[in-house]
Amino acid sequence: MAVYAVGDLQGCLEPLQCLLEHVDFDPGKDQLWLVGDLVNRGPESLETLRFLYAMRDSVVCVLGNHDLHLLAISCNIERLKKNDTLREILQAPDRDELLAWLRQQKLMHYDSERDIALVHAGIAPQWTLKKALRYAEEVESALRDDNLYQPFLDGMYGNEPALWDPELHGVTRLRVITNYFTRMRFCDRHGKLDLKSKEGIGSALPGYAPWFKHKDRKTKGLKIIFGHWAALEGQCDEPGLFALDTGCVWGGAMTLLNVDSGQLHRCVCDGKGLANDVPVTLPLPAPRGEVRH
Ligand SMILES: [Mn+2]
Repeated sequence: MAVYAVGDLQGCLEPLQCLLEHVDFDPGKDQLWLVGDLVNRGPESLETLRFLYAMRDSVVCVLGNHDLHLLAISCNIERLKKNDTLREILQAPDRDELLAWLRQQKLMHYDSERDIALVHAGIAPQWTLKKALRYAEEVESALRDDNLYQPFLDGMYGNEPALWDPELHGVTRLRVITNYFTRMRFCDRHGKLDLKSKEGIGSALPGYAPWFKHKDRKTKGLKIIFGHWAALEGQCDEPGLFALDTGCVWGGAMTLLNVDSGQLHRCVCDGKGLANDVPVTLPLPAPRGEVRH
């Protein structure tokens, strides 16, 4: 059995299929880990969801901000925004089945045998592995709970409070946990989030740094696979960390990692389809277009 992890799909099905074919992926015996943001912005969000749902027994998935946004829209809590490409899912005859599956997914996956965590954006530097798993579980149970599902989605939007406090409660607590797991890029030395800066490492505000650069980060030594941050272009020199979002939907590439061998496969795409076959040598082309996460 081989385990592969793939970066943000955002509705780019063709490059995903190209990569799976390239590594001879067998859903009967291999596993595919997804860093989240399965849908939105790209050309085939509905088909991507259907493709993953059909092989759901071989898929391990954590949710990204775009996936949660889709769930909120599907409950009429949020409206479709100008750049959203989610309407085809909302109008699909099988939407309920697909969305019910999405709703069951986690914010964090931990493989104890490999000592690897899978998250969309990252793990708050002030959290230990144990705490991170516990906090992720709080949100995951709210998503599965019919009484908490809509209040959670309704309270999920917003950048404040920017700093985790274990005393937080209710939907505010769930919002802050969700922001760390699904939207984080930069934070200060206390772990306070800056959710506005979205470019590369150089765009940090004074006093802020990428979450993984904090010298007191409590998950140092743990291997972490994450996505979300296309402007990193897959570059993360922190030992054991794998940044898999290489901006496929922005004209960059889709990255597939063999979790056990560390081998990377890349497929360049232009957002509308394939421009190249795998593998692609570094450096990657700079993502085109504005990154709006
Ligand atoms: Mn994201």
